[in-house]
Amino acid sequence: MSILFERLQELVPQWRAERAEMIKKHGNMVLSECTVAQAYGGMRGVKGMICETSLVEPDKGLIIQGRPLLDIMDLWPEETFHLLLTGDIPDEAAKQDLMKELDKRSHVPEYVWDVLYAMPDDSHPMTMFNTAILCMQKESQFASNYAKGMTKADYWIPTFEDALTIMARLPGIAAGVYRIRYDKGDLIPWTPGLDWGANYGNMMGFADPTGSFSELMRLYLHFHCDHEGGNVSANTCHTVGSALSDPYYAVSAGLNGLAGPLHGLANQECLNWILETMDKFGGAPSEEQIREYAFETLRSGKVIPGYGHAVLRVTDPRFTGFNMFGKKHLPNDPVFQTVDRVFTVVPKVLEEFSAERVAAGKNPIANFWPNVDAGSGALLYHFGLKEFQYYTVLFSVSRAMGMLSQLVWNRAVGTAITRPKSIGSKFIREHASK
Ligand code: HAX
Repeated sequence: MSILFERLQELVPQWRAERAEMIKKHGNMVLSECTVAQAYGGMRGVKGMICETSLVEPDKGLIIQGRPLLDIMDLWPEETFHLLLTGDIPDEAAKQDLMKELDKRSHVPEYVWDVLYAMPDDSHPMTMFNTAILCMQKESQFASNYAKGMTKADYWIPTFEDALTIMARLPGIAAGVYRIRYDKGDLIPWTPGLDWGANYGNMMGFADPTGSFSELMRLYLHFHCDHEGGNVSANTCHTVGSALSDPYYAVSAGLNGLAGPLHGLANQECLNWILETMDKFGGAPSEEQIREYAFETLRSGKVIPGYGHAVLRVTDPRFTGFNMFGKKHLPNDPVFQTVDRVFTVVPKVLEEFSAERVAAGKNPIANFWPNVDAGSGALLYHFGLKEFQYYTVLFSVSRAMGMLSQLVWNRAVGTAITRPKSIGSKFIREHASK
């Protein structure tokens, strides 16, 4: 029995008691209303679900279990996972114990490789990654225990088992996708004793003589871990999981949402946009040139990837953290310098463009500041990870930690099947006329 499992055994009864008390005492409190504009507008801002792992404050960004991200920048992903699940940063013994548990479960079954090698050569890496997760569904402990008739109180236990197995295998699968999709040669096995982030980089085949690539991998995997419950991937995973579909189904579904260009795929689009700008001006562009290209992009009806956010109204602290890493490790890299310069120019451009939109009777742009995706690609690019179609897979490996933690919590407290009420426009017309 792992230290993390024992800790969860202590916590689950507390979570259940808190939930029961909350519903008993405050069950009738109104959390939110929903306007017609919100119903048409992706339910933005409607408070209608519970997520304990993290919170995104518009003026602060990601807060993991009560801790602002930039206060815990140095956590390793294993510590992040522990924190997401329990609210505690593990001590050294618990961290080592979790690392051993991941070691034990890290073997990727052969049939996964058969499936991946059989896929078309031009498959998107996200399709390969999600297919790999889905094809392991037959191994779900949750599904097999459910079929045997386990009691509801135990649902969280095999969910946690599945979570650990999925977590342990994801770096190997993701690295395998990289090597297969980009013809990098044979697969590289997991190194026992090496941490989750460094193992991932190593299995991709990156030599790391200084240790800075491993440092970047840990930072990247830590930063992308979770972003509360309502974003497309978390919300999709939550909804699919609420039907008691097991974690393989639920995480794969969530990651299909992450593959959308307005969500996780934005990170491939971002670097693309930066490189396009450099291409157009033959090197790192000046501020004036960036301004020109930004307006050109906006006026051709496209978004500037990496800027704006559904919730945030300030610079994303994850962008700030990546920028700090860049300034420390690659200050003279022209791609990084361009990202940094774009940061000084684009918010102002978006502000001006937003005013033009408003004058033309359109919505304002709610947030002019960079999000997580604006700068991370430049760092990966510097270390030779140049296949930017692949970047969302890295994001996915990390985001799976949040999705899995949320699933464990939901199964532990017995969250109900998701079923918001939809209405047609007829309903609005009829009620408006009253
Ligand atoms: N460039 C141009 N226009 C933008 C914009 C940007 N970066 N950000 C927002 N807008 C536009 C929207 O497209 C919208 O236009 P329409 O009304 O014509 O549809 C208008 O401004 C109002 O949008 P909003 O209220 O400011 O933002 P939303 O909550 O609707 O959308 C998005 C949030 C992140 C999808 C949006 O800002 C965007 O498309 N950004 C660029 C893509 C991007 O960086 N995505 C990654 C987000 C982070 C993430 O989830 N990573 O996984």
